[in-house]
Amino acid sequence: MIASHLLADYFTELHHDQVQKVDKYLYPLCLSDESLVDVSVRFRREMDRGLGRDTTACVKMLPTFVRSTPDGTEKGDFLALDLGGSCFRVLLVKVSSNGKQRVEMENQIYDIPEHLKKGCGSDLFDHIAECLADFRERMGIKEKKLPLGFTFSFPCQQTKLDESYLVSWTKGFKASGVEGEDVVALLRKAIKKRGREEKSAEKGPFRLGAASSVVTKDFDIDIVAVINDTVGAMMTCGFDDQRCEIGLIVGTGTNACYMEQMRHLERVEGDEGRMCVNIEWGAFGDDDALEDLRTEFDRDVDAGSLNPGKQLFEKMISGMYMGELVRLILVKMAQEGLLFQGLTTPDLLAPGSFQTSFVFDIENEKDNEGLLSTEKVLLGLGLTPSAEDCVATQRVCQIVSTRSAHLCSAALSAVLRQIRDNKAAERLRTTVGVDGSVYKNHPMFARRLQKMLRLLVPDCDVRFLRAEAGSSKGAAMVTAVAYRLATQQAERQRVLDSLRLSREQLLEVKRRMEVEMSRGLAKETHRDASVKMLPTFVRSTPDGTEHGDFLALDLGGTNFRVLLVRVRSGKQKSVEMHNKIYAIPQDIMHGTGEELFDHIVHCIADFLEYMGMKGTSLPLGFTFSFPCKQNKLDEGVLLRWTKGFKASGCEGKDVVALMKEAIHRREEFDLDVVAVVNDTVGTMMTCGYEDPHCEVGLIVGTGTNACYMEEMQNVELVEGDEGQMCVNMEWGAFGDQGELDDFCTVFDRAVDELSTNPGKQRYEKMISGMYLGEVVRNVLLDFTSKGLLFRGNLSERLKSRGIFETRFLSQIESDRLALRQVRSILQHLGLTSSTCEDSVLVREVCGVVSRRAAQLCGAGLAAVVERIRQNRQLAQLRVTVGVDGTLYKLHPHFSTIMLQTVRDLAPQCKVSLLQSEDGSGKGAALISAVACRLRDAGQH
Ligand code: 0WK
Ligand code: 0WK
Ligand code: BGC
Ligand code: BGC
Repeated sequence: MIASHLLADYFTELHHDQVQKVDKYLYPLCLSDESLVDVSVRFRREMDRGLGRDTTACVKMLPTFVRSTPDGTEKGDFLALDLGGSCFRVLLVKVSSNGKQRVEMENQIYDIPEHLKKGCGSDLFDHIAECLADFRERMGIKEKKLPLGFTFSFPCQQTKLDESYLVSWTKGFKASGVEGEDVVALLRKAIKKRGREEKSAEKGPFRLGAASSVVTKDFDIDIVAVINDTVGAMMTCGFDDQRCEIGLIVGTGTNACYMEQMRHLERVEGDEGRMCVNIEWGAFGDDDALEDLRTEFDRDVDAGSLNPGKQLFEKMISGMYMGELVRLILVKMAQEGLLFQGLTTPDLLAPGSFQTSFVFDIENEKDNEGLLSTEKVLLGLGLTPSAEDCVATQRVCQIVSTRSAHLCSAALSAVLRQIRDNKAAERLRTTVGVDGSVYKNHPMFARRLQKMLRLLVPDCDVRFLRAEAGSSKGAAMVTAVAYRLATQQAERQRVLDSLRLSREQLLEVKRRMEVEMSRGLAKETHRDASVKMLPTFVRSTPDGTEHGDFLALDLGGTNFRVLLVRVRSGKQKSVEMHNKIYAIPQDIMHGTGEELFDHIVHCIADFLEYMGMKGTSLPLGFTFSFPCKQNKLDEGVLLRWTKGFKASGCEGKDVVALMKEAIHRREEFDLDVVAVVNDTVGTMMTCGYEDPHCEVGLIVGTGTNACYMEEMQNVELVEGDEGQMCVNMEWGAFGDQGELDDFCTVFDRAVDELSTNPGKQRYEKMISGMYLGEVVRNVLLDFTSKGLLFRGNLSERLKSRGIFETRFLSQIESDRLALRQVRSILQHLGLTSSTCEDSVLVREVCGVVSRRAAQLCGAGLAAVVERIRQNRQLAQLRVTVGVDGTLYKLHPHFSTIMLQTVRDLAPQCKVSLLQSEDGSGKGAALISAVACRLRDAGQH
């Protein structure tokens, strides 16, 4: 035993020599600042590769689906499992937030026997399930159904927070049948199996978020999140320091994570906000990137490990290998006579005999405790160490652990630079949450790491916060956030499900539309029918003989147009059009009928002037896109206004007469109004001019409606059974007698109640452009009031009617639009506090609302084409539908979804959609041309 009094003076000399001897011998392990800078640069390059789509990258940069650090709103009781560190723990974490958030934790450590670590995977997970059951028993929480956060500290490819595929085992684990598997599914299976073995009867599944609920007679668990221990450490420290955006573990293994910008995560959709990335830096160098730095000892450690060639960076740093590195060096130095008089012992030669905790004790600088521990350790290995041996051994430990700390700081400095550059910050101020037995228990490790870090990144102020409570508090935070998000998502989907229609429901809508069509056509039921099936006195589609110049008016859509249409027949068959768009101011739409028609005539006068045709009198075709009862082509009695129009003194009146009175009042020119047509009819005719199969007209614009060629014998309101007549369905009113009540949601009712015509046009209000934005706005209001959107901030803007115009839907749903553009639309709407998640949700709401509109429209159209097919007793009907309207034209998916629905619900009809490029004014002119030809031929 070395007499302590001799130590002091004898040592200084001896100490210096031994240090020199070891430093010289272990020169390759003493990394210069330059080579550490170089390691940092190499590592940064590896990070970029890992973030990209290069699957061969060693540093995997694995997305964790943790998108935010704790925000203080987390609360509840959670179970947590902590597997992968030096001990396996099961925990109960209680997070309360009455004012100041508080976290209480109870835990139980369980052993993971070696044979389970290296045995069969299902045995390992059975053991975990067993420990979980035991813990719940002890805690007396058997009956409680608690969400669980699973800290699984191995490299995992995650697709979402509660699904995680093990890439490869590390740290002495090698259980079979787990690599490549979803560890959540394996745990679920083990819990289920355990339950079945124990109890026969099973209760039905309970649905929270995705199928993460496992129900057995024994116990009920929601595995809500699986995280890496680095993420747990970051979240645990983030609870106390909101600046914490890096997690570091230097324990059995080593690894780090940090909050990365979504736009850099090429393998995850979306580029807004941040997501935590599990770096898995242990694998740095697995592609020989560190060969020039690895020493023979590193190669020996690797060769003796369970996973040779893997985790090479980890094997130069972490606690599982540090002791072994020291042992191999001591053995080599002994064999080369540099230590222990060249003697070795079986213990010293035994792999794993030099525990890493020995290094901690040996490097203890308090007084000479370190050297005393060294002697104790070497004696424990059966050696008879000299004082020199002890000093040299201590120096070996110092060199090995210093390299470990410095390599850590080199990699960490690359992470810090990445974050600083992401923030484009001059100086970065941040916090690292750190855990692990090496960082916590090695007397010098933390200091050495931080000292080297300050050297490598002098422009970063880094605070290190030890995760005193381990990673499970963090796991509970992630679980709490996930649970909150899952609960919120379940509520969102529950609400959105009310706007999702099944095929059976759409078939039912089609069936009810067919019933209403028959009731509208039949004399005795017409009056009470919702869908009025109004005769239009248009008996044929164009046949190419139309000819002449016509004026046309197009009122009722987004724009009011006055047109001059020159129709030429025969060889020069063509239609030439000139038009001018005029506004219909709100006060005119809501004023008196006189003012409205005077305004219309004023526009005509302006147009004639503009066209240099002042005083010219031409036949006029009037597209008047509102429900009108017609007894002949040039007469249309307005049944009621729609689409926000409510000019007085018009409903019940013949709009052609109102027009003539206005022309008369102006005493400037005279017009020959030969036809008043609905825009659906105009559209059918316009398209019919190109495609003779076009026998249906459809408008999906401000309003919605359809017309089609019906057999005269079915048009009971009009005499005659020969031939066909175009029927203006006015399907917008479908549902006005309650036919759609079971499909109407609270949002539809809100839109209807606030509209200018409550109780009317119910089908239109679920489909057309004037209302879709409002349906969406009401859903967003509901979500916000429930705290499911915009963090519950109900902005004044969101409360104002009509701000969410339907064109925003078309923009927001366009595939070309990135989420950030959705965000800018929201900002434009004054919803400045929206997050990336908000944008995703708003886009989802728009998609659900417009999809329902397109499907409802498709169900209505299926009823129409099916009727035409049955009218003609055809096995297969080929028909073209002429379509117009802003929503149909601008919405990226409406037409596709509508056509899919028609084809699905009317499989015996080959329907093609022909978009009208020229509007219905051309159609009105063609109808006027036919009317004039018939009139001139004395036929009516
Ligand atoms: C304690 C954490 C655990 C982590 C461990 C790492 O709760 O999740 O895996 O630290 O340190 P080790 O136990 O491997 O030294
Ligand atoms: C253009 C037609 C017009 C019709 C309009 C409907 O020329 O007759 O009313 O489409 O679409 P909206 O302008 O309402 O979107
Ligand atoms: C694992 C990491 C883990 C680290 C620290 C490594 O071996 O691959 O997932 O974070 O050890 O426990
Ligand atoms: C009107 C229809 C018109 C449709 C499309 C509805 O509000 O009632 O007459 O065809 O809008 O513009």
